[in-house]
Amino acid sequence: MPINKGQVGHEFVLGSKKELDEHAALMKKFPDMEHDEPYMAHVPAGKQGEIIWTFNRSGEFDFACLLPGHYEAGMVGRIKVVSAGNKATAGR
Ligand SMILES: [Cu+2]
Repeated sequence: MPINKGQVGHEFVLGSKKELDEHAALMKKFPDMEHDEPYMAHVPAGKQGEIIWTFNRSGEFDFACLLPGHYEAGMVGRIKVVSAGNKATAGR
């Protein structure tokens, strides 16, 4: 569950590196674009968000904050999904 302890809003978007790159480029062109999809959460400062996502295969998956400037500043991370025992870990 993403918790935003900072002073500005962030978003949590799950996707492949390619999708995240494309979406980040789009958001640079249209900074006011708004969307709400099951694979993303918009988290205002001081709030927390929630995503319920079932991974149907193991592997490494990327997530990022795609707000203009944030992605470029390195707000990315990777989720490693392991099939045995339903263990999932998130890290940078
Ligand atoms: Cu951000």
